[in-house]
Amino acid sequence: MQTHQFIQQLWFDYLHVTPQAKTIHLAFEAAGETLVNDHLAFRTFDQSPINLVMLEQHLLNMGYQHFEPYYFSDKHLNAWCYLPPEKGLPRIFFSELITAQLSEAAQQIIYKLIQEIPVEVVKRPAVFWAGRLWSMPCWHDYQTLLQESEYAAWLSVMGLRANHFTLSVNHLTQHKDLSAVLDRVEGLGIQLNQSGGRIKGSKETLLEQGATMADKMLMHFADGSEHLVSTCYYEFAQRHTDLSGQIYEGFVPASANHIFDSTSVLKT
Ligand code: OOG
Ligand code: NI
Repeated sequence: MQTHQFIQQLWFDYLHVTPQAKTIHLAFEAAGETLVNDHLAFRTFDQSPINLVMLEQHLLNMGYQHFEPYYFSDKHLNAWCYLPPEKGLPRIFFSELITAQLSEAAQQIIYKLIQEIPVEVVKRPAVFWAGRLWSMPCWHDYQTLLQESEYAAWLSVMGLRANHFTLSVNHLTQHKDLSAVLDRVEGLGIQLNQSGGRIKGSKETLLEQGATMADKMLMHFADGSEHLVSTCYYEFAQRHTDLSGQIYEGFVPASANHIFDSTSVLKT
């Protein structure tokens, strides 16, 4: 599959569950900007047919390259950054839940879900926008996951898909910096992720990031109850150059840790 087409399909799926993305795009286009994606991100369960090693094969086939691994101990996650085969295509941030680090109860819930994944499904690149490959959990199980891992709870209802796209602030011409971008987004009435401050990172860390709080959608749980859950969010990134004049390509774990909170249903 052509990489541009791959990204386009991910974007269409993301728009379906993230109405704010359309609002943001239209607003920046109306302000005279051409939008370029800095990166997009996926979440998945390890020890499953859709674990990181299985899935990344598609990315490597498209010419994506491993750049850097990251570990988030308090969130029980491993992640990798992949660099695109050509300029203009987004980087990819891909994380995976370390299920064995959760309680026995949470592990059992996850194990039940991943057992339903059709093993064939991982063979096609379309797996990346397949969404939930298992039946909806019951509200009680969702709550059990939520108490230990907001990431696990989110993944149990949203499944595999691009969980955010990220606007490259470097490519904008009408907004001078990330702060100006975030002002415009707030002006649209969209709530920002304040975890760790409105701007995460600094010129010194070579990457400044901001994000919205995810949209909310009413979902029917397996027990028949209905609840609002977080879907996907939008991110904004401004990259700086290091002393040798090279633009910073990676991510900043301390900032990423706060960006994950964009799908939190507990904090605002
Ligand atoms: C990824 C959060 C981290 C970044 O740019 O640092 C991130 C996620 O929410 O799955 O996107
Ligand atoms: Ni991101």
